Amino acid sequence: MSLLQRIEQPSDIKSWSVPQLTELSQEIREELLRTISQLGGHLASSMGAVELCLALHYVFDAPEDQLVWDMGYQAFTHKLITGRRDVFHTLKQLDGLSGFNNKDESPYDLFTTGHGGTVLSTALGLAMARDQAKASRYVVSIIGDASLGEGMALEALNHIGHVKPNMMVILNDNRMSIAKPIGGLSKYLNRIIINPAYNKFRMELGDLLAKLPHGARWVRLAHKIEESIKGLLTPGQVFEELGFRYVGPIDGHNLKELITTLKSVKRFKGPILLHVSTTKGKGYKFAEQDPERFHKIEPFEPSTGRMKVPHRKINGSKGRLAAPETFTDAFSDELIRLGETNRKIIAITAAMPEGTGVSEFAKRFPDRCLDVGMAEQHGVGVAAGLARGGSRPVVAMYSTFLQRAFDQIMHEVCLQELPVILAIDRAGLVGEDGPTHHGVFDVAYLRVLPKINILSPKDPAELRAMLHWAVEQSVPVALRYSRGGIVCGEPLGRPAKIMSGKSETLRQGKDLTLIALGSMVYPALKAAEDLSREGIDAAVVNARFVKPLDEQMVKAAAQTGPIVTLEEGQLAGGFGSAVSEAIDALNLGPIPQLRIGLPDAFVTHGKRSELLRMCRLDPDSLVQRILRWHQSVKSSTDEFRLFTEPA
Ligand SMILES: Cc1ncc(C[n+]2csc(CCOP(=O)(O)OP(=O)(O)O)c2C)c(N)n1
Repeated sequence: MSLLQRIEQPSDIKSWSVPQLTELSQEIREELLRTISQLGGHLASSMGAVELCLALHYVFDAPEDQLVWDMGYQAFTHKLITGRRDVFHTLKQLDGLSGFNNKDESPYDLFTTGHGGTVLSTALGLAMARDQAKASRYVVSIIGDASLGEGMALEALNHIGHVKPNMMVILNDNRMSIAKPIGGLSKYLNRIIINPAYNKFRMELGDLLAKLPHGARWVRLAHKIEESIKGLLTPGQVFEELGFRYVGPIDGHNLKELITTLKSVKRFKGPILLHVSTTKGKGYKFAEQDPERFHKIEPFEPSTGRMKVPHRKINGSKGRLAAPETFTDAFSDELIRLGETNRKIIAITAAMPEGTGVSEFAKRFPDRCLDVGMAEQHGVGVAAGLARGGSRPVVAMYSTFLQRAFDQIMHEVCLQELPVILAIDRAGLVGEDGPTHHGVFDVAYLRVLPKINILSPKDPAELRAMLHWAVEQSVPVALRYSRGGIVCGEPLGRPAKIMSGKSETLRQGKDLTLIALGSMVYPALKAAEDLSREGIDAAVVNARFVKPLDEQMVKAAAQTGPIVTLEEGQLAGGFGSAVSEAIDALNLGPIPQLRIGLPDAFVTHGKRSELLRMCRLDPDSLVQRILRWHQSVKSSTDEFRLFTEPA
């Protein structure tokens, strides 16, 4: 039986020797590689944090002691030794383990998380609650070097230094974000790693003094001397000035050093920042060589590191691989095209140049692409300044992370009426990353803001046209588009011209109108075809604009009869609500309206196609739902029933 097989709970490793733990690390790395090469997912960060996870569980007593990980995709070792080993092969699959921390999955996970930089605040809360309850458990939070630059993390550092509770912040510093990290903080951490001698001396001296007779007194004296010369010597001085006791950097792959240090700093009072140096991708040469590619990867061949299904490249290698164009591809390509003639265009990414498709733009126009780090709020703020100064900023972010910048969109952009373009990728269900990452709230949270235009393209070609349109506007514009490409049917080809606040009618029909937004347009067309076989003649409208909404179109649809709105987003406050409000404001009602979208619940993880089916947004389910509702509308005399789907 392997060592890993022998672990039912983390306390099982407490009696093991360092060589045994080293052997266990090897087994864990093999398991990570085996599973993630098959399923795809986050690899490099967890490979780099194996020893750190083991040492933490070895020294602390979870779940009584609270170990809280930022996000959690780097803590797969923690999953493996906290009772989830036998289901690890279900990682990120429907009904399987989540790819992040998940409070419903294990008592060892205190929060469900996927957004970076949140852990220091929640850990501070845990420490304060513990003190209020006069309990004595340890609170240990683990955060990456890039996530430490998130606004929320910096706010927490500031506050922790003020409150000064007993808590430990482990800085897992692998000198990588997804891509290369940016900023002064990252440079500062790098300098510390390069010059670790002083801290090592300091730890060793502390241990030595403690062993002398009256050791505690010597340690106190040394601490006083140290305080007086701190500015001259301490590499982690910034943290010390903020109120932390800084320890490190230590080697995050040396189990002996990790365990000894954790045991020793565990005794310290007040907030501790332990700086641990790790290597992203450790133990798998391809990931060590290219940690960005292996941060999150599609299924790959472990012996070669090559992806099983190669990615389509956009620029420079067009046509080589015939995968259908994704929205991100189209955005990336068109942004470059626009950038060639419009030198005012500046692309902004918050630590996600590859994912959002701006990396090609950055290569082409390095001085016109800003990576602001994991700092969405700041990114939108910078965009506002750029726009006020005469540039044309295009902020490319995932819908879910843009949520962090809601107030900046309201206050810095919309209130100022600035021509900032928000290129919102991964709007809709994202699939395997699950509820922390689904981009299903943006229509609802953006729609309430005055001055903004919100558009959603039906396909990548339309996104190109919308981007051209957006660049010509002098007001804020949000373009929201989903992961991947169209979900069914064949692309309709070159889109008709984009006109402000105008939809496009794709199919005429006399019985009812399907008004679809973005990713739901092709499924609506497919549903209309199937409905016609059932004797229902449905019109299909591609809404294009959520705001300003095409009121003429809503009027025309209301004259036809019942209306079905379709969106891949939260129903509450969403696109269907906008249409209902228009029907009301234009005094067109009562018009039977079925709103199809996502329910008032967090949708789990799984393949996007599986989730769409589960939420009954796939073409077959749409047909069944519309048919049943239409029949109930026709036979009903109860006005209320005109708006509800039969159970
Ligand atoms: C608020 C937010 N913005 C962006 C992301 C996307 N993202 C996930 S991991 C990551 C890099 C994190 O780097 P670091 O904290 O250093 O951890 P590492 O993976 O290197 O261990 C980014 C940008 C996110 N999860 N949350």
